[in-house]
Amino acid sequence: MESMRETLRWYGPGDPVSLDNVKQAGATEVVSALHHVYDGSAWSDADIAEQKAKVEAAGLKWAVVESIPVNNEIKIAGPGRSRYIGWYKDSIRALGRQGIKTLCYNFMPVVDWTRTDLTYKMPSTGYALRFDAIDFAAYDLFVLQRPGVTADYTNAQIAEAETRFKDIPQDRMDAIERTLIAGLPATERKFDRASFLDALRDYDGITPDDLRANLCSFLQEIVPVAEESGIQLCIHPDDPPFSLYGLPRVVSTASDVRAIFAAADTQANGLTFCTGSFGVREDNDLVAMIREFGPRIHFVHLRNVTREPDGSFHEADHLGGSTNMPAVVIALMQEQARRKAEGRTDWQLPMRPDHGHLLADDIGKARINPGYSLIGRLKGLAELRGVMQGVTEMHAMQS
Ligand code: DNO
Repeated sequence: MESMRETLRWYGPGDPVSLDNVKQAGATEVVSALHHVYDGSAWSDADIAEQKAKVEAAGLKWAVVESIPVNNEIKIAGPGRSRYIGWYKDSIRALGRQGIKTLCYNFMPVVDWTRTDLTYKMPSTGYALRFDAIDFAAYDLFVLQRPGVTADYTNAQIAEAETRFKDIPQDRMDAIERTLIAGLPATERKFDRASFLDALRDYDGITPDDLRANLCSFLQEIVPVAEESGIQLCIHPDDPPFSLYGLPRVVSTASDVRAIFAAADTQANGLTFCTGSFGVREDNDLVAMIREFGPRIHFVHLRNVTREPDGSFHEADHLGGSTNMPAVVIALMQEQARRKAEGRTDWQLPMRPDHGHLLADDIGKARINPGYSLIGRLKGLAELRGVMQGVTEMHAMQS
């Protein structure tokens, strides 16, 4: 049983974490994107080649693209749909020509990943990212006040959010709003309150089934292009894996993944297995999902969350939290062994330690991408590497 391929996310030339830092963490490959092209226009061969050359000059490989943003017109099947799908296909073809074979993307309406607190103090004195369900409801109900908001909460939740709202200082609520709508790293759209309400209105009348249908027809268009280009697509689950702001979300559970796989039943239509996203729901059995979806998992995000009783969660140590991480890692390594025995050339999975705590000398730095400071991810990767090597050794001893 062999280790997975160790990667780290790199936000391109503007990332305060350098490619040398990536190597110091022990990763051999990076996950990256052209972060300056987020408006749905096509990625050019020249831009991809330029970024790839930078990665290779540092002695690393660009293993996975995360992400090419899917334009909102595609999600709502708006008038611009076919133009944006055309550009998406052009980008896929360009990646194929440049030899980057794995493409992670998501299909979350309006907001990408969402937290309410970027500096939640842990007992270790480091800081974690947290989603506080009550703070979120307080913002949604009493600050944003979007139309129809009360229908999405129980009376008990509304009462609790109201109490919270009365107690919360204004500057804290302002910070929550910025965190929620002004965008986390790799989020392509940033809003103020008015433009955010406008963006939500795009989804009036769009049910989860409608959104799923829009995703499936997008897949029916792009999967054949991915196949021709030798690209493996891998959709990233919703983070968190439930509805926010009354918006539909369709990549949260095992049955969601089944529907996506069925829409184009082929290897190129795959999954990014993100333990941090799926792991927020207790009804997602991660090991069972790896067994079921394993052959079409093309990319792995390893991150742990501690689920809290009221629906809140925070990001735990990679080996702490509510998910049994060693069990997940073993299941993934078993899947690799299964593929290898089958003769698959793509048997070895690229994994990255997803997010990390803000620790040590990273605390107080002026430029930090929340979740993507170096030291916390370096620690996560080191711990996960230890698990993988221990499993390899144990397996060798037993056989
Ligand atoms: C958060 C990330 C997400 C992810 C995109 C994939 O850290 O996991 O931003 O990259 O949703 O499209």
